[in-house]
Amino acid sequence: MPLLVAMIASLAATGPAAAEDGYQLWMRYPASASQPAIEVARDTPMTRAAAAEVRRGLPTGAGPVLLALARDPRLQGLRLATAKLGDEGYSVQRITIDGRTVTLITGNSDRGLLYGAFALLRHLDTGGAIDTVALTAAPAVTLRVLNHWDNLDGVVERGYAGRSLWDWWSLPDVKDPRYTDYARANASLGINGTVLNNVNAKAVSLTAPYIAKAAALADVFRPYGIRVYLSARFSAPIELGGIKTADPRDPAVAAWWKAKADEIYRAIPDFGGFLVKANSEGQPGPRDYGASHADGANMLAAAVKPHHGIIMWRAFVYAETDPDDRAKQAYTEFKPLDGKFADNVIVQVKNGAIDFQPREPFHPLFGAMPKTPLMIEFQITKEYLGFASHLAYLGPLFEEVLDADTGVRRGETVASVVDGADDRHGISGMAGVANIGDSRDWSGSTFNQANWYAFGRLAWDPTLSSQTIAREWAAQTFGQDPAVIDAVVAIMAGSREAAVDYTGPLGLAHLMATGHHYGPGPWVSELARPEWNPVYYHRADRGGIGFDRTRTGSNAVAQYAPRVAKVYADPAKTPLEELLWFHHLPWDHQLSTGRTVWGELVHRYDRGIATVVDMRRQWEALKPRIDAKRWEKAASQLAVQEREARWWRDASLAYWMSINGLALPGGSAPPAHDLAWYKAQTFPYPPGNPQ
Ligand code: BDP
Repeated sequence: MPLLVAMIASLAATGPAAAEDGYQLWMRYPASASQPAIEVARDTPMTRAAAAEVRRGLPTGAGPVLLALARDPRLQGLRLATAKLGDEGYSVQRITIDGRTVTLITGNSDRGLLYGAFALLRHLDTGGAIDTVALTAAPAVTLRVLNHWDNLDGVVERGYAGRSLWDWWSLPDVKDPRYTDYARANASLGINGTVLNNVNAKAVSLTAPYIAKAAALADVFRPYGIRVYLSARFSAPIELGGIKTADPRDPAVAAWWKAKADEIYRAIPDFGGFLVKANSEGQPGPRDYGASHADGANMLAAAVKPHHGIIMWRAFVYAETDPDDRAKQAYTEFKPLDGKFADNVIVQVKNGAIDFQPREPFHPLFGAMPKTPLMIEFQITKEYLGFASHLAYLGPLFEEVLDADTGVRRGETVASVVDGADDRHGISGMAGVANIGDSRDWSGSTFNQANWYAFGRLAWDPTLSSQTIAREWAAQTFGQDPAVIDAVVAIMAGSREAAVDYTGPLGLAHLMATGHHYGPGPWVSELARPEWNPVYYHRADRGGIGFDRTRTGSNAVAQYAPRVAKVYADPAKTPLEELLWFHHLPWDHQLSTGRTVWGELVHRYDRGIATVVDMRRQWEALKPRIDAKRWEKAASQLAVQEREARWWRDASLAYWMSINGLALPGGSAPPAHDLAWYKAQTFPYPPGNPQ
């Protein structure tokens, strides 16, 4: 019988920080005057973390709270329906026990109690009442993981929020308290894994000193239910083991990885496993030896299998030796491998077939590999959506992809492929490339925190609407004044579409400048690999614009299920948002809007600017209702956004006009400079681009 440990208020309650600098994220708990009574029916590091959080966040008068497992003898008479909660779900409700009314947080595991504690606080912080609380939830996806593209020298690839949070130099001795706050924030969303190092991995992260550093982080994260994973460099047996090959079929290579896995598990008993970027953008992999991605993944899977580890194997591959449309290459390579992966491998597929663009049609692999669990990978950091400064709420982007109908089976969506339920996969997952760094507000701006938040919430429940998530986040971040919430949500709602409009409307993609990806570069054509050049993607010429991916072109449409392919094959049926992704059309082609392709492009660039101007106006109006520090920062970032949106629009239009020789439709302002001026802009040290 579990011992009933009463843990009544031992820590002092912590109130909100004096200055609102964004450090507290969405966990800006009210100061409580009195200590709530919290009882915990089990004393473990995780239940202690859960109780400490409730103690921190529970408003005055909201106690008492009991945290107890569903199997606790005290709860047996209550006949609670807890079977469906699984290993990680929770139920929070009011019960009467021993004649006393308490708020019960229960679940089948300590994790359930942890997530239930955060759910209760979210309920209260979004205006819910304690006396009617009734929350039940279980995650749809088993692996809810952040991918940090953090290098060991502290530079974060595509990171716009300062340097890496991990101070590799001072680890394992110094455990920055910030590591705990990072874990709390993730646990509040249900995120249960983190890959510490960049997918463009260095072998040194698998050496003993770095394993010890990773183990120190794992120790901090463990009470918050977060497992640590590492990106593995496929050639590590050569670099660290002195073996002549990394061929996955070589027994010496397999033995090296097995010994390495054993070594890691001795230091981190609950190590999650490896994430691998192989044969992509210069990274080594099994294809170097004529072996397949499945051979490589399965060899690593065997090494971690005895420890219950998993392999997340990325499908983000394209080769300079392959002349085929880049958008087709991952499907071509991976689809034939369906059913060939070990059961502890999950294939990690980016949301779209190219690369985290502001808008891409969903990746055709979703629905095409029913015998393989597929983990979706989103990019939370805004490499292609304005870095840290642009306000672009990604909830609608995530939602649009998750809700996409694959056309394979009736009712099948990307979300239902990802949750793996229909195919009874043992593992399922969602990965987000983190937007977290050591900047005081973690993500470089208050609104970027919403993207971390939205990813976590959708990884838990992919059916949530981006609007609901935005409301929740806004209430926790800016307070419960409905007028503020409405205005903040209105600003967020159209912001991603605005970024699409001013960077690449109508399905255009990959138009940014070289390397750092800061700002426009649609004219770039001289890079070594054809598919690195924007001209490869937009194919603009005097006759028209867009990439023909129908039968007369690359026929990428054929990678989709027939029902979806039929839509994408026909320019009249393809949604305007994806039009030039699939079709090369004359500039004067008439669209359903009554405008030509050229007229519509210009209209959308202008619409993007107008939306940003409107977002600024709305934020301006919120000034009296938002704390000064956070308001000022967002206001200055919105000013940057407007300037850069105009730059994107003007540079792009100047370039398109140099190709099509057309005039701007009446009423549309000419670009501020000539094309030569835009081409001459250089930016030697922008963030996120390791030198
Ligand atoms: C691209 C990034 C690059 C990453 C790559 C990846 O520009 O920095 O290494 O994706 O996902 O979008 O591996």
